[in-house]
Amino acid sequence: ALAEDGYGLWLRYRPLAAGPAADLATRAGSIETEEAADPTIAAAVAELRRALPGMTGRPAGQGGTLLIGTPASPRIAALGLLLARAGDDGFVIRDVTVGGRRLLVIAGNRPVGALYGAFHFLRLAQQGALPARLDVAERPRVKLRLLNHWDNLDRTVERGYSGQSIWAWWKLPIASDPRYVDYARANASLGINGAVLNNVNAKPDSLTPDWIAKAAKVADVLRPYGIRVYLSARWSAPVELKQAKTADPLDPAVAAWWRAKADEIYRAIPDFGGFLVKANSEGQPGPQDYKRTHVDGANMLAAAVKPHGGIVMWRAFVYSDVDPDDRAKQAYDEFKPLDSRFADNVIVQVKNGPIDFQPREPFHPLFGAMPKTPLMLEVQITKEYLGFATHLAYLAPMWSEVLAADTYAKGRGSTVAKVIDGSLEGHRLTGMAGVANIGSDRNWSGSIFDQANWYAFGRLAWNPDLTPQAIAGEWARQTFTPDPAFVTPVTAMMMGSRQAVVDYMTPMGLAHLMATGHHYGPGPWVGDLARPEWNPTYYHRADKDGIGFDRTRTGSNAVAQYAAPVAKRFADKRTVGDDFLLWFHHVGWDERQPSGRTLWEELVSRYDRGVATVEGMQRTWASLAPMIDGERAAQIASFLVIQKEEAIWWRDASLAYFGSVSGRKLPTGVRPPA
Ligand code: GCW
Repeated sequence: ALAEDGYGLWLRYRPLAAGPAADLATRAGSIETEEAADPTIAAAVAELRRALPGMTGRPAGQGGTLLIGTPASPRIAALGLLLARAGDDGFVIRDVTVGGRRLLVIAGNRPVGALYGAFHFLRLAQQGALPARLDVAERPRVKLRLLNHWDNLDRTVERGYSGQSIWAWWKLPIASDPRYVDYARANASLGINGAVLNNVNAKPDSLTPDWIAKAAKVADVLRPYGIRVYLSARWSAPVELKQAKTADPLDPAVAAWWRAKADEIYRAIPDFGGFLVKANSEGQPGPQDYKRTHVDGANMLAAAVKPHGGIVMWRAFVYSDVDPDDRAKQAYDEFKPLDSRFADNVIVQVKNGPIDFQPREPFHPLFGAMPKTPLMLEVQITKEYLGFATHLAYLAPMWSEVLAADTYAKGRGSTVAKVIDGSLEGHRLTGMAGVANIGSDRNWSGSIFDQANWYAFGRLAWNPDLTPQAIAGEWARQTFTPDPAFVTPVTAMMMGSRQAVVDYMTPMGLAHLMATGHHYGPGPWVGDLARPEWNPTYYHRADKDGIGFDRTRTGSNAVAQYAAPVAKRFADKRTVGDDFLLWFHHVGWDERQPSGRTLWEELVSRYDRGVATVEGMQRTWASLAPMIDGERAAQIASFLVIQKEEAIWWRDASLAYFGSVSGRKLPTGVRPPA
């Protein structure tokens, strides 16, 4: 048998128990289609044929019939299924009876819908028993469901913790890699339909003919799986490639350069998705270098891709020495006034929170604040600030927390989910992007449990209302075993894991306390970095009296960027809630908390709780590990040892430092720092 090294992700297709295996064979023993010539239908059929014999234990071609396709197939058209329910990209899965014979049908209005239906069927089947009669209809809520690779052209990955880039640039465009197909399968199984191949900190070379050819080859491999390729564009590329004197977006020669570049890309990649741009942020060039605005820049690029149906995703993650009083305010201050001025093929990409992918941030105040502009949500799947690949932290609860957050932009119920699925303001261009955690490691993500974050991102982009709990259960059943004795405790462990990281790194609304540069490990004492807003001391503002960032009227007044009911709640220490207490308030060390403890005591107890949760995870895992293969079990156990050591490190270092500032005593039981 092959090693269980995690390569198979959630697409393992292991043998089912006898009952479900027999049922599956009876219903889907032989796969039929009338559209085998379509590459996407062919991919769906290949996936079903790859999966089913292993799961049923029966050779392909025996048992009942599964028919897959679109209304282009006469047999499917004749069934008169109500495919309106499937929309453009969705599917219907149904048991029907035709001429007295039972038939299982998977259909979409387009081939990609049928492909998603095939994967959904396999998701259901892998989890154990199928319902006696299947009648499922689904369609994605969000149009652009994209991975953002921060992959450099030298195969390093910015904030990547799972090896090199999976894009073997130097072998492209001649050699493909079977791994690209498996990447496409995994993404298609979740409905992910686009990939930005290169880092937002982009190099101009990615727009040269050589690299366009490489991207085109990747696009050819991904295309049958419904995945489009996008590129990050470096603003100054025309100048750096020595083909223009300026990158001023209002200079006609610059606009012409980008038009020609877009034409060139579309000749190589006819379904190229468009550009992602990080401009005027963290040293990246942009239109402001020429005293132009984000609108000038985005609209110029948008015009270049428009004739081809392309889009521009313009990032709102900007901070560059404009707003030193509070970095959390800058994106809103820069973008809000631009509402209504972007071209209709521009979408502004906004991180979940106003700072930067911290273990917990309040939702970004731009959500709900730019009603006339499509906004897409950017989350970080790779765990830059949550312990890289070794700490177990299931991120769906974090993302759902933001998706469910109520912006009150149009009164109660104006959730971030409704902003990004377009329903709040009637936008058709909608999206969600995740910064990928995928690399060349055998297990793709650097750890088995980080695969769950890739999985959860895709599922939430398909349907932002899915619960983290349900997603964790799906993932665990497919990745490990459908046995409830395993799934129930492992799901509970996953559900508590992100809060544990919050507790041992940045409890009660603290943020950005990590060590400089690599962002691994604690550094709350750092205060001497060149830019004020790079320093942890800038964020926690601890002094002998208290700790926390006053973002109310007496401070930076960032609360005012939220709709009135939200601002009111955040601005009041009694209503803000302890998740965001120190994000919005400077609180005295001895101020009593609802628990009856002083703030200092409360902080200590949170740090301790974080460590204790990790110890609990170790115990849970020790009891579950015998239920799965030794290889994955051992890696997970060893990573939990690392996590525990480092949770203690975070707790002790943070408390030692805050204790020295506050003059409060380290409580007994907390290990003194080495
Ligand atoms: O989180 C920060 C990272 C940078 C990253 C930047 C961004 C790609 O530390 O590495 O750069 O965000 O999102 O642009």
